[in-house]
Amino acid sequence: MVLTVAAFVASCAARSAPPAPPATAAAPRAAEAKPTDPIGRLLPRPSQVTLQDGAFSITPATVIYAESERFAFSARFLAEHIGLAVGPQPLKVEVRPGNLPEGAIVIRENTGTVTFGPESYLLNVSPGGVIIHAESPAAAFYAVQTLRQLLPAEWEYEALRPPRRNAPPVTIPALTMIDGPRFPWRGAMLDVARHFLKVDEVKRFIDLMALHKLNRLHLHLADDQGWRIDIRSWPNLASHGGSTEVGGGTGGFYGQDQYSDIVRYAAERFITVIPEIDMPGHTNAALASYAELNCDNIARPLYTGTEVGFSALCVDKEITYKFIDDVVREMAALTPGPYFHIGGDEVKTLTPVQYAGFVERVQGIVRSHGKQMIGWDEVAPTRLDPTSIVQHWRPKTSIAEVEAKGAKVIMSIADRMYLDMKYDTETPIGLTWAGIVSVKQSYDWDPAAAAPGISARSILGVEAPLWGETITNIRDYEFLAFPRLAAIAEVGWSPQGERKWDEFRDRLGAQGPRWTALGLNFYRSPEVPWR
Ligand code: TNX
Repeated sequence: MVLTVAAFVASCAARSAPPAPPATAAAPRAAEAKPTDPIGRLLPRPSQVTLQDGAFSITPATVIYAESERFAFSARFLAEHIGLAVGPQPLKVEVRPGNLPEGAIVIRENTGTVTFGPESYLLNVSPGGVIIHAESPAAAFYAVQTLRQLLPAEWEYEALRPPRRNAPPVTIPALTMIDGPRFPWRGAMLDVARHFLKVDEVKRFIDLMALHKLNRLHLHLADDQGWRIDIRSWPNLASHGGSTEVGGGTGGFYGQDQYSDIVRYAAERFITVIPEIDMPGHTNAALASYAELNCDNIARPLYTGTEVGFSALCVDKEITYKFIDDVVREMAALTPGPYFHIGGDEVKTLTPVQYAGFVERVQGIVRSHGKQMIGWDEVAPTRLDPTSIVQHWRPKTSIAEVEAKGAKVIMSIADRMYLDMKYDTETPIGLTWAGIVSVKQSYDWDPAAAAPGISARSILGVEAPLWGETITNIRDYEFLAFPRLAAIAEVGWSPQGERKWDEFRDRLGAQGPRWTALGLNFYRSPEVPWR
């Protein structure tokens, strides 16, 4: 039996198993959560929490058990996070099945008769131990992120976790939590085409996503200004097409091993990478690299400006589809996740018939390599497979026709979710074409009510794009992403009925010390009471 978290809680209450009172009655309501409550330290907000008396103390003798290898990464993650903060040695991690002892932190499979969603977990903290009942390895990882947020914020900075002698024990308040996401798709997009980011910078972003229980990283790998992934069958794409960026810098690209390293690092943290090669428009870097991709067989000059819509592959030439087949084949082989994003946005130089014919043919190529096609919402009018996915970005454009096609929708609506929009008129970087996107604007809405004609069953979830025209380094990326990406993480994770802006801003402010310890260059928006 699979239940929603709310139904699971109700069923627990119905069985009225002592000692926990019905969670629905005991859980603090959104408006009541105090910053000192455990809930006030959590972002995204968990589905259900019941506070109990007492606390669990982490001591040098605490052991972290993973019931199986499936949970070993999460157990080690927690041990590494605690580091030397509670004693002269790191906490011991053991991977073994069977009856696990009292007094420990235990990660185990949820073997209850009721299951409650593939990414959900039940977390029980009592003076006698911590038990995570996880539905999946991802769920265990999210439970560990929750525990991490209940531990001191300064532990995020390794130098503040020195070996301590006779330090007071660190405690976690006793509670029962049932938590799981509202949507399966909770993502962010990095535009490494306009300004390149190095592998370590992408990994840092992945770490920040993981803290907020995000699970999809969309990499915009090719655009007019740069081609950022080595394609061995078309080597000039990276070597020439990747040699510059917006503003004329030196750009860069990922070797295939480097891309695989990013994909692996993300997967360990339960984040699926979605590669995007934008086409048929936004292709100047490819058109500069190979003359034969142009209708007139003349290679274009490299481009370092920020105009959009001027470039397009020559959709009437067969070589174009050979090129796309090679690119999709190499990317599909490098990418374990089931998705390939074809872009498809802002093509101003093709007729609607040419455009639709192109998208439908490329959809077949993507399918032939075993992947599901994703496209920006310009693909909505084309003949979409029911397995294809539409990424909805234009606030005023109806995509209602998508529902009847059976295709699913990712919400990335620009006036709520574009992380490259300015926070306010004073923001030194960012664009304004979709409006000013304050933190409240990015938080205070419901994805299920955001697109007329698209009902909840068609919505996979949310993804916040961070376009890179005005962003030159990782500090800029962090500044535009945070705190708005944290707001989007909660929009994707937490029950709509539990989300209230006034309560959220307090909890967001409580993340200040943690983010500071992480060295995060976040925007201290005046909308938020930062601590
Ligand atoms: C629109 S969103 C674009 C991007 C720009 C972005 C800037 C989309 C599918 N296309 O090419 O970078 O606006 O906000």
